[in-house]
Amino acid sequence: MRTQVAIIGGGPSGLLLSQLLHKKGIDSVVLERKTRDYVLGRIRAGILEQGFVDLMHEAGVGERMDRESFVHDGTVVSYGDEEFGINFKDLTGTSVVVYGQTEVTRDLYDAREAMDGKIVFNTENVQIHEADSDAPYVTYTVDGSEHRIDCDFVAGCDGFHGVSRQTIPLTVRREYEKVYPFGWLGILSETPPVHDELIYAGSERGFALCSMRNDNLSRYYIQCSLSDSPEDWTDAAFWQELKRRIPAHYAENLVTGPSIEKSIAPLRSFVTEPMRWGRLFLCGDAAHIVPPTGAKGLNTAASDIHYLYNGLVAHYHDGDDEGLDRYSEKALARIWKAERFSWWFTSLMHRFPDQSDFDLKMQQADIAFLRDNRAAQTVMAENYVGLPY
Ligand code: FAS
Ligand code: PHB
Repeated sequence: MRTQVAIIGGGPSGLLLSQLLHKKGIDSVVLERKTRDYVLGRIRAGILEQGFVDLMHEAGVGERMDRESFVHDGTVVSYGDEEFGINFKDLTGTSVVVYGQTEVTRDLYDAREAMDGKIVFNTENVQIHEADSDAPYVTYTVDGSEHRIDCDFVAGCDGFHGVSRQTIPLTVRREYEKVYPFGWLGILSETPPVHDELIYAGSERGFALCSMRNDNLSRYYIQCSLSDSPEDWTDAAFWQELKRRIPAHYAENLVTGPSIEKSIAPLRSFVTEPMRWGRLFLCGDAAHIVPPTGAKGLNTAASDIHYLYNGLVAHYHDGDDEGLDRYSEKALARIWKAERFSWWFTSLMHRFPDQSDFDLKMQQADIAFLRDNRAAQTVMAENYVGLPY
């Protein structure tokens, strides 16, 4: 088989790139390790920046998102019983969109399949060959049969545990990492959201987040120990702890119910440089990870795809390689700002095991400054709604 762009990974990065390229007449093949249902079963991001929304429209898959998503002009930040609002719209002129990653991925799968997009599921032993030559190729097996795809370029969209980043030699690759001493225990419940905006809640007991997917599907998180497993937490114990971390008037009105999904995500900040090696380009979680506090994971994947898509279109349509040559530089410039914001917001809102009383006072003073200072709120809002591509 031959294609112009071989895409490793059928998550939101790989599918969005494949769909955008298709709209410009550029051929791709997506290789996905799992099944469509398995990919759609993973509950992850919930907040889309306007840049992501624009890309979905450009890809021709924005119709259901426009119909079913919520537009949020701001968020609530609380500490104990004290709370204040950050009004993104007032401070930046921009809002964010609440639409789950699961639905984004579903819309992209539906579009690719409706347009006979080439997606190979259950691929095993994917290997990228000759990435630093003019004739790269990818090999993989499906049901024991060996396959080879010759291509012009390879897009590594295979997430943090994928094969693409590992293909870049350690003599070329430099990695930066910070692992946080806690995780997020998340549940999905068929209950009405506790508030019409998100609530980022700090407390003496740790962080909590109240989010949502629709009027009767809520997403909640509490900071938990890395030694915890989802089985350690009954639904009742989760709800009780969540209520102790959010302002009392929300806790009193919280509608609880059985969890339909319960999982723990570890938190890390991670970046690999460069994001290009020869004809291999890394996108999304394959290249970088953020703690989900700032809702930047999926949204930095989107800006990577924006840069790579436009670079590939300029290459094929105009013979212009500047976009591809500057891909890593441009993507990393935006990624590092998102890494900083995610690290700052995580450091602000979580309890750290080794925190001294003085550290706690500094954290509470930082939150008070964010509460009282419009410039501080503008900085937070500009980062949350998404910095320019
Ligand atoms: P993905 O990991 O989504 O997709 C990679 C795909 O590649 C997967 O389908 C995988 O099966 C496939 N793959 C892997 N190795 C392969 C191989 N060798 N061959 C073929 N296919 C292979 N972000 C937020 O903004 N908010 C959140 O609340 C949030 N929660 C998260 C919770 C968890 C547990 C995780 C892991 C991430 C979370 N994220 C969150 C970040 C998440 O949304 C990512 O940013 C997003 O999934 C990035 O999309 P992709 O780059 O496509 O990577
Ligand atoms: C979510 O709804 O899953 C979500 C929202 C905002 C975040 C993280 C996760 O910062």
